[in-house]
Amino acid sequence: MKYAFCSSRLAFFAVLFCLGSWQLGWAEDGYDLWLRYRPMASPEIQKQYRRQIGTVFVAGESPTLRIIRKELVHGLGGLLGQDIPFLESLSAAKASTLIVGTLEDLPLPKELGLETRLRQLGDEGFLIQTAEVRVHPCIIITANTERGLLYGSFHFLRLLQTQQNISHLALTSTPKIRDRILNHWDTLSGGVGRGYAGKSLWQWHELPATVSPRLTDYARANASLGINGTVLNSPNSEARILTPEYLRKVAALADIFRPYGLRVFLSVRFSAPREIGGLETADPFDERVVAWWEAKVREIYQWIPDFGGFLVKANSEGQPGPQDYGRTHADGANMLARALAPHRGRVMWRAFVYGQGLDADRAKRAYEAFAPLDGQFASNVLVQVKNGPLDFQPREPAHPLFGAMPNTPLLLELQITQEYLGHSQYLVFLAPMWKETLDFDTFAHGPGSTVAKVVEGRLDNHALSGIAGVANVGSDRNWCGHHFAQANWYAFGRLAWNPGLGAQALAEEWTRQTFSHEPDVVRTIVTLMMDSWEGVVNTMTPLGLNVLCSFRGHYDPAPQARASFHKADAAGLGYDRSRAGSGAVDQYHPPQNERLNNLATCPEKYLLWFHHVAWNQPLQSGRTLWVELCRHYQAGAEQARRQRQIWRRLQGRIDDQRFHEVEARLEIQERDAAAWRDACLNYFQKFSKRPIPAPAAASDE
Ligand code: GCW
Repeated sequence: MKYAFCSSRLAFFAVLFCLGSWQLGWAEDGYDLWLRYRPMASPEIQKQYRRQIGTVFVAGESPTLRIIRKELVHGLGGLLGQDIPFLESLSAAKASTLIVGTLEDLPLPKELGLETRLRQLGDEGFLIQTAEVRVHPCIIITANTERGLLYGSFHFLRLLQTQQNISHLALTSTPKIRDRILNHWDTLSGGVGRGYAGKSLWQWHELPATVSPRLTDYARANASLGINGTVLNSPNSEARILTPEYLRKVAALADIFRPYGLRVFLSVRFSAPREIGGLETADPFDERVVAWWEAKVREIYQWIPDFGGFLVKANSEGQPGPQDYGRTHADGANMLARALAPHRGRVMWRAFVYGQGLDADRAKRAYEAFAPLDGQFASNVLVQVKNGPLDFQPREPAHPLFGAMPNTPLLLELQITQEYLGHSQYLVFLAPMWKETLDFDTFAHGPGSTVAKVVEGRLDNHALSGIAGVANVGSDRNWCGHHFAQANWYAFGRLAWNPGLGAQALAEEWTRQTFSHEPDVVRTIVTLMMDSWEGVVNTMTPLGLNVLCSFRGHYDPAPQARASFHKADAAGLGYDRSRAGSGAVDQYHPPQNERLNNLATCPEKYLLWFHHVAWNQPLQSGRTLWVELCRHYQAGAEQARRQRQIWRRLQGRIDDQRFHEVEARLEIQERDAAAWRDACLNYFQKFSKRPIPAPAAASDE
């Protein structure tokens, strides 16, 4: 009796404890990304959704359809807080059935007119429509392919996750860019170049016998965003990846990824025929080299029938390439492209070259090397161009190659991993930066010739189009190191599907899926995210400065080691790329070149990128360059401090684990921002010889 009393009391306290920890400090480790499917915050909305989705019918049977079913079971069950019955056949459909299938598998009434609408949706688009089926109001998700259904199902779940009204749905969506690819900079020894979230996800030593279940989750996360390709290895490629031993491993990964619509690509080393092919040359004009690549490509397609193609970094940063044999980039790319063409594979040839022998201004070199080759590339080659002319700086003007190669599809390379933006230590939401590039007007065919249009292939009517993001994922439990770095993977995928989406809207939908629906929490997190990039630009490289970081790691401030980039002297600061200087401005079309060339019209955010400006030059605010520079660095440090205070308000309103993990990194960011301010201002002061003004009071701002 006594014992029973004790144990029931214990049980009572245990329940109380669990309830308490659920309410005050539940833990989430971030593994679930934006696919958490936690029950709706608003019971009314949940009730309404339950009325609108009573049963589910998924037509057909295949690995992809199984994935769709599983996702809907998991997603609807989680969000609606109850299991939703799945029907065996369409004839069992009652009111409020969610119907998923291609028209081939779904005998739907002709009057719905779905066929005509599907014709415009290609092989990845989808349609979600409220309609009467057998007199019952239903929601139909249909597409021309199973891949379209997969994307449509994830989209539908996202509507619920973001608590959208699903009463009268009539939406279609097709990707604006064809190849939407992650670039992994992973090595065969298991490391990740510029990776800040642990080791490579590919456990090469275990493959093909053991494939980690985590890789399925990786593919699923990509599919939820519409990412449809992955380059597995670094462009500083090891020839070994092309040996049968490794191709077998690559094939095992491709098998896992295929039903998620994710195609595998490989980075290849141009000298592979010499290193693993027994030839003494890799000259693209040598018949034996051509034959070696053709045979190698055939072998790859035997292993991986839907293989995507090659990414190549050639004659760049010590990598071998066609120029080693006196051939051009186009000669090299076309030789590989010819080998891939019969299998419908493509070559993504990187334009990231800045070797000596070209212009004294490094920012001009890629343009000089590639613009003259326009029109010389085979039809299955895309030239892959980084967002800016230097190298993934906190802020760069758009690369002038966009708009300069109308006859070549240009694939935009963005960097999701934060090589120059505080690694995975800093909270930086990158969508606003990417939007600045996408919205940049090249004026190639007059006003409105944005980078987005070039990349989508719309400006010059290209059949191929592509966008790549250098991945920020690794073996860390939360995938990306910083919980907020997940938002950059998310935003990359969503923008790759539709570059027209807004950064703020992406921040909001990510926050709702990842953290909370509570309006004040959403507002706080979205504001933090939206201010974060400008904050880090202020911290490190305001007013168009660039590459002020240390050589090793690209993390700490080291302006003293970067004189060739900032050109500080007694007269002023900045790199003169005006017509009077390196002339880089003229790599842009008029009137963009005029605007950038003129000190008065050059946007202040790019000022020191294009101009060497006197310390006492008044800027837009009326304050001198020196005072304005100080203000920016001070604002960067102040923002990092404020950011942490704002975050603290969320304690207890989001889960404890993620709260504390983010908080710990915000502390690092705050400390670092002050260090950047001091290092840069003390250093530049040696040239300006002016006093550092007291930080502006909050009321001055
Ligand atoms: O940003 C630089 C990186 C290198 C990288 C290179 C590139 C893959 O520091 O690590 O190498 O760019 O893009 O090729």
